[in-house]
Amino acid sequence: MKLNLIEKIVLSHLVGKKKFLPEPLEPVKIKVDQTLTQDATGTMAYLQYENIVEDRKDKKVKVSLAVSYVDHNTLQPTFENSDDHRYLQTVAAKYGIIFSPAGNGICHQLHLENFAKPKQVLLGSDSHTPTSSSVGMLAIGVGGLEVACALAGEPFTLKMPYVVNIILRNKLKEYVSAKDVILFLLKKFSVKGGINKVFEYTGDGIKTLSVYDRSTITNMGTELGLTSSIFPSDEVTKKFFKFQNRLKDFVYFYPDEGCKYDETYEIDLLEIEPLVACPHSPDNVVNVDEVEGLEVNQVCIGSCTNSSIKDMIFFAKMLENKKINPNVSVVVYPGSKQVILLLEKLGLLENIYKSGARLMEPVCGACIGQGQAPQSGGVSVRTFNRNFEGRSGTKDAKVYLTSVEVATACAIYGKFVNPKKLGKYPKIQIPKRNIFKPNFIYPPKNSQNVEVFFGPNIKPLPKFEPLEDNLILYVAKKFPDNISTDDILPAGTKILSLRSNIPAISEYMFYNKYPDLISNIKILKSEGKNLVFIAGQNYGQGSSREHAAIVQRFNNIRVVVAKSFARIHKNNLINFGVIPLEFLDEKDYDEVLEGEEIVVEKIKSQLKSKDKIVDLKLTKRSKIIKVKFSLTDEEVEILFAGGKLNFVKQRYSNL
Ligand code: MIC
Ligand code: SF4
Repeated sequence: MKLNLIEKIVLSHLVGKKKFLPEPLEPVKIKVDQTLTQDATGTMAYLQYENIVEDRKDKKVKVSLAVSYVDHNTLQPTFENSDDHRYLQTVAAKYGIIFSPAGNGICHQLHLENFAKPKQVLLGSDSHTPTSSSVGMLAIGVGGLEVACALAGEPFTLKMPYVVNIILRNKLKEYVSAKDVILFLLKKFSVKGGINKVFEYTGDGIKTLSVYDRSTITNMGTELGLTSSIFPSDEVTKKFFKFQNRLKDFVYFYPDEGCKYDETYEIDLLEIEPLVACPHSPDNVVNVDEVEGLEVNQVCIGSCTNSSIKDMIFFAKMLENKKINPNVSVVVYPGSKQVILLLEKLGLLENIYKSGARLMEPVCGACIGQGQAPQSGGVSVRTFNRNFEGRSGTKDAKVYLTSVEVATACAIYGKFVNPKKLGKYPKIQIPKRNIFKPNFIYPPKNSQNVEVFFGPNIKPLPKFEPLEDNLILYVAKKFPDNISTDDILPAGTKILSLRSNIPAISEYMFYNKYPDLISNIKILKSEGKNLVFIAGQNYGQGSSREHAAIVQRFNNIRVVVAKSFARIHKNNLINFGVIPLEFLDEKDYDEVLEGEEIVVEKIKSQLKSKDKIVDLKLTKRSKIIKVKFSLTDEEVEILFAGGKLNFVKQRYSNL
């Protein structure tokens, strides 16, 4: 049988005796080799892990490699983040997890540099986990509870994705980069074009893309809604592992010649131009010439998408003997300490400092609203991956996503210009070997003696009841298409520090987008009412933060009826007992009114029905709307149990 990369990895990781090639959308259980968490999702993931293993004798994690990174909440304006970091460090020591303290770098950059391995499966509680798939692994972003379960030894349920072959031909022109490739794909397929799919890249063009370029592409596959993206592990990959002094982790990994794909697209790299994603969506893409001349107030370079040594060398070289435009505030976040030290070794740090740009710590920083909120109504050009409204911290700011090349041109000229104007393209020579070892903290030998630290902001997990059979629901709100998890539960300094305190963070549901909503919902909740949200397409796109689902359940949202859901958020809703239903006829979206009552009778038997249809009774108008659900038998059981934590614990207690 001739297999593509995804089929090979899935087949080699299938749990159970029967080895078979699953059909697209078929749920399969696969073994997880590695996990990663970051601090903003990690606290919840490890609180859940501790809850799952509380009755076990052997509480050590059951995957071959688990890493806990701190990179998101790195400002400590008050005690909460420091408490979370200490909790994460002590939990890691106790259960056998490698800990990466704040300042080492951004989780995805660090994981790629130090741990990613071809042919393996990585599960990460961050949506950009597929960054590591650039070296031929299957890396998937999930909610924290999925990571907790994997750490406890549970296999991961993968809905077998459609495998789409993206054949890259030729070579990019100067000043056109990997970021433009992914922006090109976003323009072509949109933010929901990749749901239930994996993009597998092949073709002679991939040889011209370094692992850094490839990781920019796999990183931002997340914005397409993809389950993951993957490149083969080839000579280019080998060079990267050699550079990282990790040749022992390298193996070649190619798809079989003549293997099948569900869809195939051929892209000529030569035809791609420098592109820009305009406010407020990563797929709102235009050619840079279309925004030429637009004044720019801020430039931010970095994030897990564009903070590699290659990106940084380009930026620093272009600044040689140059100053940034005095009207632009320029900040740069290298991806890791390794990147900073290499820049220093190459004598390039000086260029950055002298230019007037600000060199920041290697963290997520501005990308997650930890500082650098743009000026009111300002234009901010960022090499990041998301530009949802308000994510920058300034509601009326206009955020444009670009390559480092375009962002550098903006920093120098103070307005959008085609980066070709920068003149001769610099020679980017990456040193042969990296000499730096990051400051990872490995668990001690007698880790059972470690005492886990709980600060006062770390609150116990909320308990959710099993599903009742008849639901009387009130329509609390109707939302448009593409509601992101940043809309549902914003990030930023104030709210992020409450990630281990569900009662407190629940007050911020839809805080930026619909500031009055929470007070209405609290009144309905105090009256003991159950609620339903109505949504358009792609509900919950964006981040993996399961908190966006937990706060809905905590605020009595029991059902969400949408035209469609984003993959990770749908899974998170199920994991916390919120039922995701989809309109059978999308026109019914217009039919349902805010504030009206919907009754769902005998929901349990309806969720077991073969036709996968549920009747929603609009009681005041004696009307029935039919909605569908796409849930596995196990997901239905999870919903019955009131969430995955209850489900898993019930199962263990029955063993
Ligand atoms: C993001 O980029 O939105 C985040 C912050 O990295 C999230 C995770 C989180 O909300 O903690 C993600 O992408 O999953
Ligand atoms: Fe961090 Fe931004 Fe990457 Fe999320 S997208 S992991 S906030 S750098």
